[in-house]
Amino acid sequence: MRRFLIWSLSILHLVKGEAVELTDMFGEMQSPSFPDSYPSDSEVTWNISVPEGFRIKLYFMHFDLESSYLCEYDYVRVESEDQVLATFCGREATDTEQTPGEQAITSPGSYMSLTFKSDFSNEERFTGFDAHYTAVDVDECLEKSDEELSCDHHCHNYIGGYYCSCRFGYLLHSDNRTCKVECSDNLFTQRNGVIISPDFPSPYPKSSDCLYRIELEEGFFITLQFEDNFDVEDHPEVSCPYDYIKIKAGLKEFGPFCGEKSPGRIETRSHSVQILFHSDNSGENGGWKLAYTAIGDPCPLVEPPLNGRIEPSQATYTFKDQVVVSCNTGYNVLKDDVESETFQIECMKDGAWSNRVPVCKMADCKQPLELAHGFVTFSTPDNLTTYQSGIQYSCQPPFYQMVPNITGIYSCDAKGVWNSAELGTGLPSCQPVCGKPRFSRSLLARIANGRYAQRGISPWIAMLHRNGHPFCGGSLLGNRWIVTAAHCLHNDLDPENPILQSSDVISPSSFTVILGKHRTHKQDDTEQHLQPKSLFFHPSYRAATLENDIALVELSEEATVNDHVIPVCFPEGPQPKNAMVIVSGWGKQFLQRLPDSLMEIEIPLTDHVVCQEAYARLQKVITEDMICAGEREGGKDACSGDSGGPMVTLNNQTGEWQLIGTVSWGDGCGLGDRYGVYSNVFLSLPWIKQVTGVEY
Ligand code: 4AZ
Repeated sequence: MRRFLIWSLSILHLVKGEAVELTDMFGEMQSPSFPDSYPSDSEVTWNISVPEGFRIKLYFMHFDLESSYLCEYDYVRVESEDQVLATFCGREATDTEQTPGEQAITSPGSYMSLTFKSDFSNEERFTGFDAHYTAVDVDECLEKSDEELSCDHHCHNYIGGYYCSCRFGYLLHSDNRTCKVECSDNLFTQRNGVIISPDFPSPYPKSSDCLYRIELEEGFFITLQFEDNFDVEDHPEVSCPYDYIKIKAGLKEFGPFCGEKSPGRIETRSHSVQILFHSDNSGENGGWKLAYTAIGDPCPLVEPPLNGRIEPSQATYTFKDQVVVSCNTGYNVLKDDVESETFQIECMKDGAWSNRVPVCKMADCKQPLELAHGFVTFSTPDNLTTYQSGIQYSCQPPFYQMVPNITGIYSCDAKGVWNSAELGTGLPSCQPVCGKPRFSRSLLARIANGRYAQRGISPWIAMLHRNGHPFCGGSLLGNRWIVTAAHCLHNDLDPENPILQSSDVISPSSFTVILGKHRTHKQDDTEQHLQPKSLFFHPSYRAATLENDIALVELSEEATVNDHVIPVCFPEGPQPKNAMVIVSGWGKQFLQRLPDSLMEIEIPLTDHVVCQEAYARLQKVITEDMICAGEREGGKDACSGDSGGPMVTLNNQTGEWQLIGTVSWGDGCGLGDRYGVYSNVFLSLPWIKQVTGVEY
């Protein structure tokens, strides 16, 4: 329907002087009265306009006009806005010199006019013309060679127009033609750097405003160095009207710069610089590259301290430069009375150092730590404690020895720490010497049986004393532990239900441990009274059967080890059958009397099976943790009051007395075919060592 309308509007028969406006995308124009001969003195103009982005293509299907020189009489003239594109006359059939023929005429723009004119006569009855026009698309992408109008990067043609787009990383400027870059936010905070125009050394983008900021700490002065390879669009007369670089540094401004001469070196004397780079919408210029450096005011030269050095070593130091002062081996940096390995100073913005160079002081290990029960001897004169001085720890002889068994030699190391090849910086410890009494048994005493012990013969024996009476024995381990019988440390239990409750346990404050004791009731010059602190029962102690009848008493203070107080050694292994052992105590003698002083017996160990059989007859069980000792015929035996006391044996190899058992129980005292029963210390050794921590 629309087509029809356009068609009907376009075919017009016109008369002289008329002007017809044509705005459709296509149309037909005919001479007046066509296909009859056109009238004389006729003039018609068709003004064709099509939308922007189109051109008008005109061609003739029929042409039959009077021919004349320069088409003076009748003609068809085709014009654009300001120029005549063609003038036609003549006959297509016979006189083709000035006829349009097959040729089509295209307008340079979106406007074209066609004028038909006939003079006063048309005698030969020329039939005129039939012309058509169509709007044709302009491929702006191909045709726009003018840099002002063509797309900067990519051009896309479409019917009736075109549009531009940009390469990756670029943005289309609001002129819809040039491609700019987003470059307004470049911050540099390093002391050195390189800044280039976008795409350098390729041409920089158009229509862009780039801002580069260098922001450094106050005290730095930034220097810019433009490379010689500099190319920014300029103008021969006007100063940088198109593209330019301007530099702001604090209150100072540099530039604008453009052209091909590099601005070279610019010393801004500022710590904050802004570089603005503007480009307009045309030009192809390579851009620029600059390197910047920042340096502060110099600080005075620093000398290394005596016996020390400074790093790095430079001819000059400027703001922010740091110098580490360190000392030769065996020396330490001393600053404000504090010693350290290194000390750092920094050149400040005012050109002064943050601190004075410290001195190097020889490493000093200071007075060595004291060793309990030991002492220190200096191996270097004047008791020097400085680098490479030597000391030796020793333990107080004859009662203490070093554990582990080392030389105890230390030297002062470069860090000012006492150091040994054996223990590093750790200290040895002095532990009491065990099992070596200061008095030995006389021959006389040896032959007696059930004899009084000589003073100091059993220096590990402890008397447990309560309410003015001795009630049990024990043995000293280390210098603050007593091993005794578990049954010594609790009250009698209910025979119906003999399970140990904590309420049955006697209080540590209710009894005293007396060491260095000899006489039963009278005071000895050598005795030491010590207060128990804690009690530890063997975890498998059973009061009903006296299995594992062994307990530990922790003393609240250390015992003083001397000629009369010396701990006993741990057993090294199970004892050989029939080995002779010595049992001592203040327990009852025959007739239920306590002896005047410490008694001892020397008896053989009893075969376990023999002992088991002896007690089986009384329905008593000898378990693995029990050791029996005594002579078959009886006589020498421990008795009431001896419980917890030591059963020892001499290790002939080491000359040390070892604790084999603790007095536990028996059927009566000294009866024949009965044996004294002792708790086996060797079997309890892991528990004892774990609780006491004693090591010799
Ligand atoms: C007691 O009552 C006790 N004959 C200790 C040992 C012996 C008997 C009794 C061994 O402490």
